[in-house]
Amino acid sequence: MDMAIERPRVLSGIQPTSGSFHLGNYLGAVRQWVAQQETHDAFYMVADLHAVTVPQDPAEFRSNTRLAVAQLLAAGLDPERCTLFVQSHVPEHAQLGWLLNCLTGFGEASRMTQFKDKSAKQGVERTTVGLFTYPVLMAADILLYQSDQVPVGGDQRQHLELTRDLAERFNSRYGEIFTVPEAFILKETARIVDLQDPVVKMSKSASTPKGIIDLLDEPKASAKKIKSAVTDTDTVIRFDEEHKPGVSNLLTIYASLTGTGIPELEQRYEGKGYGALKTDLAEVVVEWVTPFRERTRGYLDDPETLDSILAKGAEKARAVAAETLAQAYDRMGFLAAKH
Ligand code: ATP
Ligand code: LTN
Repeated sequence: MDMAIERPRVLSGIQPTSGSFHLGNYLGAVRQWVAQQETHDAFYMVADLHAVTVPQDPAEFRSNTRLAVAQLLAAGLDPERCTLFVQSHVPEHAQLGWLLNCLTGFGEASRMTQFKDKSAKQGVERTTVGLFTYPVLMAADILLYQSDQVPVGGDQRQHLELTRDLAERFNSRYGEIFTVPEAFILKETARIVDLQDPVVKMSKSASTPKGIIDLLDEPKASAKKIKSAVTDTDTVIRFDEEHKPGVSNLLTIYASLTGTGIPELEQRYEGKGYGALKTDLAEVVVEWVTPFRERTRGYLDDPETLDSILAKGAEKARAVAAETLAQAYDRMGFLAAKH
């Protein structure tokens, strides 16, 4: 018997909303995806349907979707060990999304803080209904695969709660068909913060260029950003998220890229000042991003391999998704189509 069947299932997704992933995406989410290929039956997708909830340029969107796949491979996803696909290649996502929309309360969706933040920034006239139902589509992504766990950054916690509520609601109304999933959020890296404004998360859409480390940036530029990261007027290198968010963020990044414990780093830099920490961390980041960029370029240069990985991924994903969707239609009482 295939051992993979015994493994717990994971699913996660990342939007192709900008050209490059940032360090928060990698440390908060993608790195866990890579690790869980070895222990889980893993499904990972580029969430392109989610990306069109805000305006996009068609040519750029298409190329960013490819770029997202290339970066996931460069980060270490192995199509032999996980199912890697593009969300829109599996039409069942939109289909289950509709069914779940009809199970979600308007008030319930209105309480999603990410929607409230984003729509407040854009203004109500420019906010789409798609952005409003975005978390419901995310629930469909997760439930279609009967996922046990969902590796994400801390900002997705509320969306996972909604997913669990919808799964439980469906199961109690129509009979148990969905696994109720759990968020898998690593405490240490749940929230990498903006280098210039260390109280807000590093974000594709909200960070200023100096506040964000884009993995595909020129490594020298990333080194410069680390060196000019905002810290505080003190000089002590100590992990204290409340009083020293900037320094704590640098320690978190350092620790997770090198595997060194934070207490050990505190000891190593005792009495040395922020300059030394920043110089060394800049080097650590450069050493990590340089080969990452090369690997990404390598995958982009071979579009046929990329396409064939995605075709196989979509086929594998579809087999699972179609079965769940058929059950959901049946339980809800839709008349089956006869062929
Ligand atoms: P946006 O700013 O447009 O919302 P984003 O930068 O949050 O985009 P997503 O594609 O929404 O990027 O996120 C992909 C994954 O990265 C998610 O699991 C998310 O929780 C995680 N993530 C994003 N930013 C951070 C961060 N600063 N720290 C830790 N995890 C993060
Ligand atoms: N909303 C997520 C991206 C996403 C996702 C998913 C994550 C779409 N579908 C399913 C986990 C599971 C975000 O990171 N902004």
